[in-house]
Amino acid sequence: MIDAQTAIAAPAVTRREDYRPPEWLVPEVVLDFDLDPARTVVKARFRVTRNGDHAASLKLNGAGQAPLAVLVDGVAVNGWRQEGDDLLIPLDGAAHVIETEVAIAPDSNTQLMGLYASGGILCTQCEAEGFRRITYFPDRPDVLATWHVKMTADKARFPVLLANGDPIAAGDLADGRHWAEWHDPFPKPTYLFALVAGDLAVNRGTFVTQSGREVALGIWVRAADLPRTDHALDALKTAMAWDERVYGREYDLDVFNIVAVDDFNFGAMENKGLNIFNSRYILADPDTATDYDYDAIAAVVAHEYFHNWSGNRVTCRDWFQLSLKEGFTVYRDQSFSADQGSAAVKRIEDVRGLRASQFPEDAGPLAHPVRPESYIEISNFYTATIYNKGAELIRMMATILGPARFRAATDLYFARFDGTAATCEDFVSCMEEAGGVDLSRFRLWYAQAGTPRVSAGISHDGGRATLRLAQHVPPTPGQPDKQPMVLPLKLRLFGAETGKPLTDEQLVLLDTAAETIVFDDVVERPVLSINRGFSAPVIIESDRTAADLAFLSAHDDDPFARYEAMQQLMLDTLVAATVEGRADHQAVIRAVAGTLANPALDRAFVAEAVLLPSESFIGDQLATADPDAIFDAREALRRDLGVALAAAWRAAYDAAGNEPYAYNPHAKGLRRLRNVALGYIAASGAADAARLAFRQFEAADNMTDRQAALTTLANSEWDEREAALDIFHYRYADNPLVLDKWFQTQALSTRGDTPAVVAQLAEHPDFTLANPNRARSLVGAFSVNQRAFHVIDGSGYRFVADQIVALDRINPQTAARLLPPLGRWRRFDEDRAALMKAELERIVATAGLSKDTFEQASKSLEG
Ligand code: B3K
Ligand code: ZN
Repeated sequence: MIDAQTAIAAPAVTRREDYRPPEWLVPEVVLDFDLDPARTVVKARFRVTRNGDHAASLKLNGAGQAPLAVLVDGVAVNGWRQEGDDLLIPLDGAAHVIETEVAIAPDSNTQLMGLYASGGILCTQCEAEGFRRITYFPDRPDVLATWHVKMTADKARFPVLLANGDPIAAGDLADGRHWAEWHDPFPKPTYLFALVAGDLAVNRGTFVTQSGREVALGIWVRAADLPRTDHALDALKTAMAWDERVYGREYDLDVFNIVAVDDFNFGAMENKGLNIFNSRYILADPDTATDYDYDAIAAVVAHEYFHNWSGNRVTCRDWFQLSLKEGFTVYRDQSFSADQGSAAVKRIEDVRGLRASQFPEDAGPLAHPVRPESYIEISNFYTATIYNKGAELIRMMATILGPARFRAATDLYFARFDGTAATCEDFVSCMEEAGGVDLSRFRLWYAQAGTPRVSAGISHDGGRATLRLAQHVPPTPGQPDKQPMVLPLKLRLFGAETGKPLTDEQLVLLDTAAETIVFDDVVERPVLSINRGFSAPVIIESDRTAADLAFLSAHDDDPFARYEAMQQLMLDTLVAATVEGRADHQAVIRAVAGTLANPALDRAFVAEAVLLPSESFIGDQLATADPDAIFDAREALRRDLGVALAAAWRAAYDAAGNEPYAYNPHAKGLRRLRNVALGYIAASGAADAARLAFRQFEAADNMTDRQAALTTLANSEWDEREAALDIFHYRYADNPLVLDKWFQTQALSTRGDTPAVVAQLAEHPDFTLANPNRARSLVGAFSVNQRAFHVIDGSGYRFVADQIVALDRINPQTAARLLPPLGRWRRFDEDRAALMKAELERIVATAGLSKDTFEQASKSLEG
């Protein structure tokens, strides 16, 4: 007999193959909100039309609430029933008008899904399935309605009332309350609904579209934050102009508003005409935001804006198609950012990000295709695979088509699917049709999980070079056998003796398991430059020697390939050192010296090229990752580089000089290199390193330099460490985004006492799990700190599991996102694996666990 206490019903699985078109459509909806944080009454009135010939009841999704009233065609009815959280209403005719009324409590909404309160502001987050927490409705992306929204609220507490679309009427009431009505003429599904009520100040701007329409822009924040909104507003205007120029996409409403709130599960949300943002992706000034923050703000503002077409005008048919809007929009924001500065550096950053999060995901228990087949909780599928690998798929198609045909294909896609809910297949068909190419085998990229591995070996005999390519896609959960993929590989050969290019750049489409390519008239030994620009998201395995890699790192004409050659050289050295305990550092030292000394390279590129691969990326190259050995090997190489190139690091450090702060690609590059140099100076053990770091910390006129100095101090054993941390906390005590940096810097510290320090920080009065940014700044950062998280006594695992369980009770979505590092247990030695697994088992056995965390933890144990 099953013990009633432990029998947990397995959560339902949603499958792609079960998709059916909606039985009822909703052409129009009118919502009336009587807003109050403790009790908000929501009245909905909408027309439904029967879609096809069937006898099914109208199904309205809900989440926990009970209807106060249900009317059909103006008459109160009681023939409805509840099925789980949903409401089923039997209907006879082809069309009816439905009215419902519910009451909800935004104040006690800690999940931050639906209507909730953040610092006195009422706001919404509906993607993917949050709307059902507001009122009963078909909460699915293929039901598109036009929306009319009325809000009434206390005028003193909520002087600003915003919703989607354009404002159409507003007025005051006698009792101190006021109201506003907004109308959105563009049909949209529930997940794009938004409203905001609060005491907000606005930074206004205007944008004149290519057809001459004036759009009123507004960035809404608390009054005290207003001085930190100019960068976001500038980025918005730049993004609007870029989308017109590059994709021919023009904005369609008369207003475009962005609101920043402190409590937000994600980065931002593209609600039609009313984007709602995590304040970390809006607020910036030089004293509080780093160059990284500035870049991220521009990228996220652009990303959400670009969704107006790739997401809102053309939306997704079902959530399995999520990458249709996310992969494409990430590709668009990456291209936008590349156009604002160094495209090569942007590509390097994006590939580093892919390798840090997507490759491990693809190699672990949570691996899933870009178009998944099933899910328990869709919130768990806002992943690096859907977003970043999805963007790589779009990039590969753009590469195969070339710029002109790619643009023709996106024009066709937008024209054909405007106002509809589309599929990934629809997108690929447009690429095929306008591009004049056959992508039938390319479609495997949407269906097969796992990162392809490509082996490349070149031989030279007489005047002939023979390149042998072979590919292998590793098994992933539920997909034991894979077919060969279509891999667009850009390659070029260089002469080992002369350094001259022996061929032009070629695009090879490898679409079989193995292929041989012959090059004639190759007069000297060729060195292979392959996957240039990272043209395919694959792992290249080649037999290139240290000398070949050093050569490419100095001479390849493709900046990404140059960076890549240096990374591979470093990686080979670090893997050898990890496995054998020691390695010859000379080849790396010579290559780094050459790069630092090359005046033709831009400083931002140099800073990227001389950085060592991360500990986790080194671990990914090994059959079993040994975090202590990796840490030691990496520190030893850092120290040797610091000592051997001491003069070059000083020169790079001083070259950044004392110029006043400016935010532009050149100044950013100098700062980046200066701070990389500071790290190497500290690693070298230089006698004045502590003084240098502390002086920079105190004298900095910007957060990039101040935080970099703090990081160096926080990693050190120096006396100045505590003072710097205290000063930083005191100085920024009122700024939650900077306090996040204070927590994060300590959570990422390479010191041996970090696990203990982090456990103490979880008790700090400024720490709270209720704010997702704060939770991520401590727990999320700690769990990617390889040395600290994997401390052999298992205390790091226990700490993270405790925090996940505690957070799951208040915010399941954010709790579940903290789980993947624990899920990587198979990558580690037996002792660590057992400890990690035990924590996953403890999480799964927790009473009342959310389906979000259950899915991630249980799949991590199985996969
Ligand atoms: N579309 C939103 C993501 C919402 C996440 C919900 N779990 C942000 C974005 O990708 O633009
Ligand atoms: Zn997005």
